[in-house]
Amino acid sequence: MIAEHRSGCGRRYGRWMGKMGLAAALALALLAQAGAQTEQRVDVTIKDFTFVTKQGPLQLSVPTLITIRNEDAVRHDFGSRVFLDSLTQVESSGAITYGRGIGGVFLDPSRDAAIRFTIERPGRYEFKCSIHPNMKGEILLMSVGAV
Ligand SMILES: [Cu+2]
Repeated sequence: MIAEHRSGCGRRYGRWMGKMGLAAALALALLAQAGAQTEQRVDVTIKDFTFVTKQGPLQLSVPTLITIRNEDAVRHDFGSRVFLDSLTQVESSGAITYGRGIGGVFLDPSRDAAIRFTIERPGRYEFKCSIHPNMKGEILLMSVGAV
């Protein structure tokens, strides 16, 4: 009798776990889909002491991923005051830094980095290389309130 009871419980438990697993998988799939739709991207390549920026229209309050690749044979920096007062995640050489007060990221030759943050305010989003002050660029926001 006891053995039978135990096996019955096990079956019910197994069925319950199966349902939860499916629900969790569905939730994860939906989250992944939402993430893919809402993250906006800016691709920056540094070549011949110039920032080459590829981007679509950027919206406020949407998570933004900036990828930067240094194709030069010298070290460069991608920095902006914009990152200083927003929560910013920097991924570079396998290390991740996260927080406020991050000014940017240094890139050795042939290295890449990723910066994630959310643009909260309209304005100019200029960036520069602190090593070579004549290297400048700008991330362009979609104009807000244009009729
Ligand atoms: Cu530079």
